[in-house]
Amino acid sequence: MRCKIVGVPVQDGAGRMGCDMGPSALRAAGLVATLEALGHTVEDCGQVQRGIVQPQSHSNTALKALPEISAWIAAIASKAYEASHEAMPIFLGGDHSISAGTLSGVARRAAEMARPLFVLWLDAHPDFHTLETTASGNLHGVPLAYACGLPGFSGCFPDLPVAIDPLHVCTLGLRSIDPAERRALNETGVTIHDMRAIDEYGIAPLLRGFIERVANANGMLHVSLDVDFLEPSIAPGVGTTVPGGATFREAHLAMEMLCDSGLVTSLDLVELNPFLDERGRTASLMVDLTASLMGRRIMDRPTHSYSGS
Ligand code: DIR
Ligand code: MN
Ligand code: MN
Ligand code: MN
Repeated sequence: MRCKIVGVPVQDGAGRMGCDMGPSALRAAGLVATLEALGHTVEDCGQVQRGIVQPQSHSNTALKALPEISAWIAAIASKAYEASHEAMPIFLGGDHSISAGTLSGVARRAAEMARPLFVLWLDAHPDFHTLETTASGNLHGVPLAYACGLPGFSGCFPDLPVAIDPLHVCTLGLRSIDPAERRALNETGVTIHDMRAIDEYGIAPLLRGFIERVANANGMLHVSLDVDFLEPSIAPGVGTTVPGGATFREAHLAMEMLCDSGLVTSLDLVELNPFLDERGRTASLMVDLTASLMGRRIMDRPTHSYSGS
C-alpha cells in the first residue's frame, strides 16, 4: 500500500504540554522503517504548519486556545484531503483535537468518491463535547462532535465540508464520559462499546459487528487511536490516563482484525506525550500496533473465520 505520514505537532488542545513532540517520537520509534519492512511504500510528508490565527471569543470562557486550534484544524483538514488522494494517510499527533481536521479532510475525500465514511474511535473518552458543553475547555474533548456536525461550532471552527453520520461511528474502549457527552451520544446514536462491553463479550465480536457494517456499505474506514485507549500500565506516555483500558493483546487483536478487513483507509495516532513516556516504550507500542494494522502477523490465518482446529 502507498502510505503518507503526516506529522501534526499540536499540543494546545490537551491539558498539558508535550504532545507536540509526538510525531518526532513516533518517527524515532521507527514507524517509517517498520511500514517499509511490511512492504508498503512510504512517503513522509513532514509536518503540517498551523494556519493564520484570528482573534476569537466565545461565551464559554473555559475554552483554551480556541483561535490556535481553529487555525490548526483548517490547515490539517486541507492536508488530510490532499494526502488521502490515492494513498492511506497516517496522521501523527499531536493531541486529539487534530482529528477535527483529519476527519474533516477524509470525509470530504469520501464524499467525493461517493463512498460512506465510517469512524472507529479507540479511546477512553468519546471526545463528544461541543464548545458550549466542555467544562475543562480542553479542545481535544470536542473533535468527534465537531466532525459529526453537532451544533455550535460554526463561526469558531472552520465550516465542515461534509458532516459524518453519527450512525457510522463506533467508539471502543470508553470508560470516562462526561454527563453532556452521555446525553449527546444517546441522542445521536453513535455505537458505544464501552470497557464493560469489552469485558463482558470480548473485543472480537464487538469489532466484527462494526467491520461487517462497514463492509456491507462499501465504506471507507478511518481509525482514530488515542493512546489512552490502552491500559496505562503498558502505555504511560499520555496526559489523560484512565485505569482499566485495553490490554496489549486486545489492542493488537483489534488491529489484526482491522488489517484482515482490508477496509481501513486512514489512521490517526494521537495523544502520545513523549515528555511523560518511559524511554519511548509508549511510542514503540504505538508503532507496533500500527504494524499489526498494516500487516504484521504472528502466523497466517487459513481463513478470516479461523476456528483454531
Ligand atoms: C474530558 C477529558 N472529557 C474533557 N477528555 C479527554 O476534558 O473534556 N481526555 N479527551 O483525553
Ligand atoms: Mn481522545
Ligand atoms: Mn482519551
Ligand atoms: Mn448508512
